[in-house]
Amino acid sequence: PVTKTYTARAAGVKNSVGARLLRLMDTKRTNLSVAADVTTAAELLRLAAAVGPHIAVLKTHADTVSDWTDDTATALRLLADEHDFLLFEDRKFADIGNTVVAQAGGGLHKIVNWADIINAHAVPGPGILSGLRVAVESAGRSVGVLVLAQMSSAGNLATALPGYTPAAVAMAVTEPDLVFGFIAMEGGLGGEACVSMTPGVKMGGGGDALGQQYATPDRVVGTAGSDVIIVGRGIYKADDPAAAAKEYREAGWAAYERRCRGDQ
Ligand code: UP6
Repeated sequence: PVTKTYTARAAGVKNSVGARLLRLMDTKRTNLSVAADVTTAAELLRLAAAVGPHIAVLKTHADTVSDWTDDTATALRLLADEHDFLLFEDRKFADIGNTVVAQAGGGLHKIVNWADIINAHAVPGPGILSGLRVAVESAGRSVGVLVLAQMSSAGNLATALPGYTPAAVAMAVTEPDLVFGFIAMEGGLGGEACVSMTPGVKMGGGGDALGQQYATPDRVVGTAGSDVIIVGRGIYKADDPAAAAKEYREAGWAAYERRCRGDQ
């Protein structure tokens, strides 16, 4: 795996959000992203405030929040600025360029007006990145894109089809000022200037009844060399989400420090 520190890699990252994320992780000493998969705005804001001190990124599914309004986005932004974490709206865009312009910029959620990070499937081809670029530029904010190069779910085609991941990586690295990395199960994809963020993380591993497959923080950051662990149910379903976030943060960070020492 990559043994350079996040900060040492940041200088080579052209997208400003990607560079900021790498530096923020070393400064705050956390490579944890919480998947805040709760279903009301009040729960979302309560969770964000509780885990805020421990995370680098809060990952949202705005379209699963039953009472989302512009005020929800404003309140999330305030918490992100207060606790110094980034907002990642995990909308997984997967359509033609013209459609994603409207999905990312408009609708109920106006994602590029508040999210720092958004993501896209590679299936539609490079037009999806051109569309997201249009949406980001018209919002006039810094936003970074992650391409889904792999998934955590059993039988997913990104993992099953041998050419899929390399093709997704090749598409992503042609637009380094927009795309700074991947949703992936491993690190190193696209080289040191790319960030890998990995979902499907839970202490003890295992899975769920609907195809999710879990790996431990140690395995994800250490063995597989990914950069950011994304943890949902392992944290928000815990009796004390703040305490659980602290535990995952410490496990993810210890694995990163061992990796930097070449100790894997
Ligand atoms: N997610 C995955 N696997 C992927 C991509 N995204 O699980 O390949 C997202 C899910 C969820 C989170 O949409 O928000 O990561 C995982 O949540 P969990 O820890 O509760 O399983």
